[in-house]
Amino acid sequence: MAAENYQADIHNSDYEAEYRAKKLDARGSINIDGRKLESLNGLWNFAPDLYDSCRRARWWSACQGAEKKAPGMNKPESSAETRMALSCKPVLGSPPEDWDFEAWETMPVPSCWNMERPEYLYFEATGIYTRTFHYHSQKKDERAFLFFEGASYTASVFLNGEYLGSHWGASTPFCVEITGSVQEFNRIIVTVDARRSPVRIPMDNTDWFNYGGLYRNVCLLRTGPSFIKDWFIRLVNGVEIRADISIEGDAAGLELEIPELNIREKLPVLDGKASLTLKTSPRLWSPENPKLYDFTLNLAESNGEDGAGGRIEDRIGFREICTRGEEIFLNGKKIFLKGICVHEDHFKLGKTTSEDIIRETIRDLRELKGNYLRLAHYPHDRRFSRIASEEGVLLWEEVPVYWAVAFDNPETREDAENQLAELVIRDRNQAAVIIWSVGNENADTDSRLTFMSGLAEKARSLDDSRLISAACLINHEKLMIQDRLGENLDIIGINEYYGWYDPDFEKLPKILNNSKPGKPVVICEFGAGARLGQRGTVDDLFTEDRQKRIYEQQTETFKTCAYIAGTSPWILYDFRCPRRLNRYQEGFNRKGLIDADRKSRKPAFYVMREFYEKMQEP
Ligand code: GCB
Repeated sequence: MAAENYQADIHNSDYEAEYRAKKLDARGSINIDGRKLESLNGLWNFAPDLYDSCRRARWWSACQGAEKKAPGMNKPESSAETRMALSCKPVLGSPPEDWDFEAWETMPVPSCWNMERPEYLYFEATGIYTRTFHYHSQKKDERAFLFFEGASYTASVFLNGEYLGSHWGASTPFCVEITGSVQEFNRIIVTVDARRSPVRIPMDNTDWFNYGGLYRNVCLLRTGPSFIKDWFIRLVNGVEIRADISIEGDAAGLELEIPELNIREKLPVLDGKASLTLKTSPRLWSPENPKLYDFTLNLAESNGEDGAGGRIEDRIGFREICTRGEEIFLNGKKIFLKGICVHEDHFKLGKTTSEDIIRETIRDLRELKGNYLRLAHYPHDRRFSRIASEEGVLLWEEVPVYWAVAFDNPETREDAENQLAELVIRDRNQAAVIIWSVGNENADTDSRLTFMSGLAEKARSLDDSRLISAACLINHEKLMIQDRLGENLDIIGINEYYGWYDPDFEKLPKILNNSKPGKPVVICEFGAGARLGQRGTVDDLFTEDRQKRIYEQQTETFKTCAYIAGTSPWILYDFRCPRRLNRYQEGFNRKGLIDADRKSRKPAFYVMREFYEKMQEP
């Protein structure tokens, strides 16, 4: 094998074609909420693979599971034997191999490799992850899937010497069926390529740190031969609940139960789909009363015992969000979005997060007297929207169509559409999410307009119960909000940094006066950099004093503009960013109202709090 590889791989310039041909994408999405999952987190063996040798030289193909590797040895007696069978150790008489999985260092999954060793801080290439696991089927005709909640950026998955597929996109989940490949003793290999590229989403130049690795949960999901793949349950027309459920495999019927609403309905399944529209009047979900209802979905022929795809148990909130004129309404009541932006960036963990960190972020938002978060600039951890639904926090969620994306490239467009679909499918049952954003500050070209209006359409086709937005453009010569994309959106998002990037603050009131957007405008960014504790005058850059002054000017101006329906300043916490290299920044974007330590508040925090406090509903 190695000799063959030796000859083959060094002359193979397009070894990637094989991997590109098998994509793991939104078409294979399974909704994992409300099911029993088995974690594959833990310490995996890991090696940095700068030349992509695992894929180029097909190292993975030599690593078959125990039964294939050692015919006749169906069940290794001891764990040492199991390890031998899975370790692909060179055998006497065969050529040398360049890998040695068992001897490699270990890497926690989930984690960003950049945060695990100082020498990996700026590592942006491929990392090979591998581990073994046992699998015993629990039922006849069981099916099994591997589920990855996030791998940054391209992941290729291999099981027992077989290539299963690759996924593009750093922040959305993907899964792959392993029913035909899984054995009792298994070796899984995942290569994760974190290289930046101008044709990816996001592209190679961003204003945040490019963390790499298997940085979110990995798990195993078992189902029966047919199973509930996905569901979308929401309130429509204010008085009806609509449920659309998709089923994989054969199933005659399905039951939906929402006990508190006395709903117990049998739904026929036709071509893998079941739907229901029911008049009912649930108590509505809102930030003040984040009411969630328990519901279950049962496949008719399953015995409903173990939740393995035959039965789903979850919670759902019902609410209605819409716009009229230049205003936003939640459950028929006008609402002002009192928010702030947040990156998925932790000074110790990078993009890896936890329930505690998410809850802490929400506590900080509450201290700011806010009701809304913009999760910038890519899909955050799946738990965020679930916790926000439970806590009553409104969310803007976004795909990383950021700055100068390759709008002319069909593959880039496919990637963006897929990431959008994966996000929407993942989170469209979450009452907290009210806005899908299709991009941020992209230059006004025809190809951008086609690309992004296509994304807006796609979001609407997947979800008829939310608003679509994007961070749009200002015409800086005419001093007015002007963006052709606006026509395709429900809310016009505006990022403006008057007082900071443009020191002439007086332009902002002029812009707001000159514009007639005809739709609600959310100021989805404004702000100023300040290093914690840096003092000076209001004219000194990077001081807390200047940041505070700009927040005072901004908030005073917003009060005078009727069509501003919400604000989310940039940003709650300082975050790591390689573009920010002056003496105050030192590798961090310092526009946070709270330092990267997530504790120390800067004075502008309290300016924003006062603004939101005064806007509390009577
Ligand atoms: C922006 C971007 C955001 C940046 C911010 C800044 O307009 O949307 O990603 O980090 O400005 O700090 O310049």
